Amino acid sequence: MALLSRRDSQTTRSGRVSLRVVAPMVAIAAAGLTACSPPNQEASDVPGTTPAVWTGMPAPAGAPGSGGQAGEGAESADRINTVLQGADGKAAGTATFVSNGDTVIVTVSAHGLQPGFHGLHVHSVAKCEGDFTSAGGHFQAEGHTGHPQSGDLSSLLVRQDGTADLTVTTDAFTIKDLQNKGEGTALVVHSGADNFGNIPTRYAPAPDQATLDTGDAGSRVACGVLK
Ligand SMILES: [Cu+2]
Repeated sequence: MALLSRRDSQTTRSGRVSLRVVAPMVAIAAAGLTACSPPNQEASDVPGTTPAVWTGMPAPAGAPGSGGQAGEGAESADRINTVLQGADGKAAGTATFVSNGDTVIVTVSAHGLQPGFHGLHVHSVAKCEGDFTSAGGHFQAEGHTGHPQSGDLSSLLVRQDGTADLTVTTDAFTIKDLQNKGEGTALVVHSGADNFGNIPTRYAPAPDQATLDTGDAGSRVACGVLK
């Protein structure tokens, strides 16, 4: 009898726990829908708010870090690897761009950076020299204009120890877009967070051109040529 009673108790607890878990998930899903509202909705004024970032999670099958080798699998035949160089000239990490169907999986692993969010973009010139302004402005795929710009990526969240790992997918460009660009391209990590043009209207009627062009993410602290 005592055992039966204990089982009943566990079942009840389990049932309650399940309900408690489901409710927040519904709330999260609702919040996610809100985030996908039309672009004329006023942007968030919460500092550090950025698009969804997938970080600290295992890489997807076939992606770098998942145990697969370069070129392994039909979907990962096209890829670009780069070594990130810090402003001090030292290696600051690696990045890999892997074609995966209609998307590109971008995987960044960095170190030696200041903790916090850092703007991360593909820039339009394959040159990482000096303060990295050599890398030009943000990359736009051929025929694409406006925002988000093709090279805009989710921000890099650097941990307290200065390291960061990020995997993000984009369909804003293909590996071929990067490979076919005459001047090449470069991946740039910035010193500060990217506001993605989210300037609340109580601060300004609209983000100005500099904000649209840069996300106000500050100077360039790491750079890797994409070839
Ligand atoms: Cu940038």
